[in-house]
Amino acid sequence: MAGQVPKKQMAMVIEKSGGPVEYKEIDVQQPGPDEVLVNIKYSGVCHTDLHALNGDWPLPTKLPLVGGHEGAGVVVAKGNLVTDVEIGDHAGVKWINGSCLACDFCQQSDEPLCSKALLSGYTVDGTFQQYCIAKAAHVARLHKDIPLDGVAPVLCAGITVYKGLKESGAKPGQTVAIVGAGGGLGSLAQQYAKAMGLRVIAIDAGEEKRKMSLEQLGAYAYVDFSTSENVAKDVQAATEDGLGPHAVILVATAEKPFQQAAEYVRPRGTVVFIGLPAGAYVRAPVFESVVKMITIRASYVGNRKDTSEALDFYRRGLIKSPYKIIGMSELQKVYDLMHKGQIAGRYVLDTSK
Ligand code: 8ID
Ligand code: ZN
Ligand code: ZN
Repeated sequence: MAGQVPKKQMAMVIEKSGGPVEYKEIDVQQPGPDEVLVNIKYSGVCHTDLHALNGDWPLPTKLPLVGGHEGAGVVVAKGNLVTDVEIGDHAGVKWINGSCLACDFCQQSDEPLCSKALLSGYTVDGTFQQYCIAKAAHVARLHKDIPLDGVAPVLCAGITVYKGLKESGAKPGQTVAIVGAGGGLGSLAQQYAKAMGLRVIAIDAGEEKRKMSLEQLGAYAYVDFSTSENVAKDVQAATEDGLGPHAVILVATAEKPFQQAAEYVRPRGTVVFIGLPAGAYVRAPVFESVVKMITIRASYVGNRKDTSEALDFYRRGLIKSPYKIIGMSELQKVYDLMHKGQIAGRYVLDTSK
């Protein structure tokens, strides 16, 4: 069942690990029986896409690879087993492109942990193309009143930080430090945290991110890690009683802040790893961790329910992803800025350019 679907399309393709990423014409794939074909209008660029390009992680990508996993668009074709998504529906292609739906983890809605999970823009082609395939069971359902450009960053960054905040166990009124607060995940984490009734300390570098955090995203304090002489002290001092934040959400792409968090989190507090810096390890002092009874945990994207909840926050106007739109063919420029840590918020690609 297909509407008007062209045979060829434009895409950003990596032939080998390390790049380059090239703008070229490729075939449009046909959806399998349980899949949909989504005409991607906009796709966010996540730092994960840069990790994939650079081969930063122990898991190899498919090659050649079309990256991207924050794609928002319109369903244009579907397989004959798909009954609950219609052609013309708006849908989001996210990191979890598909999963087996039958294993122990899928049974308990932990589909990111499925060993057979398909990963958009990593183990299967993703959203830096005009037509992208995903399993119908896993595409995000987007109400038609949601703008496709604005919602794109929610499809990875939003879902991931919303889930991470839930995993932190932080309760309304408590304080959470967002580390990497001015980046894509961080800028959404600040807003989700605020919407969830939490008080936010933003940690990142530079005046642009300071201004954005304090004036737009809802943080009440900002610690600049590039100028601070003692980040741990400054974060603790930013809490009312000086005892540190109840939770720390780590969305930075460097190892050092992962080493620091256990030092300044509040006794009984929780440190949540989300960022995935290449080759990073964490050491935490055993003595202080024990006598402070801290929890260190990690969080990985979100399941389908987290997805619909995170989207609902967006639809209700609680989240305004700070983003800039650029033509898809200019993806390399985005990677260059991202590599230098110079993106405040997110870049969203327009797949028509
Ligand atoms: O499911 C997951 N766990 C998941 C999902 C999506 C993304 C994990 N990620 C990972 C990505 O792969 C990446 O490693 O989260 C990380 C952040 O992705 P992003 O938000 O897309 O990256 P970004 O926009 O480049 O932001 C990173 C920010 O970290 C800051 C930078 O200045 C930048 O704003 N930062 C760095 I580098 N070092 C810092 C430090 N010491 C720091 N901020 C505070 N302290
Ligand atoms: Zn992502
Ligand atoms: Zn499974």
